[in-house]
Amino acid sequence: MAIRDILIIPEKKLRLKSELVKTIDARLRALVDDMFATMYEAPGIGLAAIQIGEPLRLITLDVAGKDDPKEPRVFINPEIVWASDETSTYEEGCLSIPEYYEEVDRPASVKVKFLDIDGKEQELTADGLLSTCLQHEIDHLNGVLFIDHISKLKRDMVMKKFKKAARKSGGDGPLADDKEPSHHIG
Ligand code: GNR
Ligand code: NI
Repeated sequence: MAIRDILIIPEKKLRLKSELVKTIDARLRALVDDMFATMYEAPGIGLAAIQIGEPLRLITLDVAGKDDPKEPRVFINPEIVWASDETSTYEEGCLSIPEYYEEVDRPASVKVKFLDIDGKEQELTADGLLSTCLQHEIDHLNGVLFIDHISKLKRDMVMKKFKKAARKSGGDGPLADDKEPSHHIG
């Protein structure tokens, strides 16, 4: 079991559409263990595999209160099969966008179909924080981030800040086409 590095924007992999999990074997279970270790250590209430660089449709989640018993949940190949017309607003954050929080409107309730860790088909109807977090994680599987649900002005500000930070930290920073045009040509 290992704590893995969490990808931070503007890392391009975060924009990939993740692939269906084809086989639930020891390797996949080891990845799930790494995801829980990484998620609990962060700490976060959810993690999509792509956040540790694995483009698979796989989510770990635990929305239990910090003083309550753990409620680890795994969702393999999840699909939203129903969403309520009613919406709710939560202040969201994302481990891939550290220390930025903003309110996001989403369907208040969703019904999700998925495979559990034994490969058995399951359905879950969720509301509250579980619903919000599930939708946030399923967005990650499609390369969508919570900042895609806020105003372009706010999103552009966040992207600019993280691109600048990545540029300053050098080496592991973004690829050239993630950089803003230079203000000092000539
Ligand atoms: O830890 C997290 N908290 C959170 C709070 C409100 C809505 C969504 C989330 S998910 C986030 C962890 C994360 O980035 N998952 O992808
Ligand atoms: Ni996230």
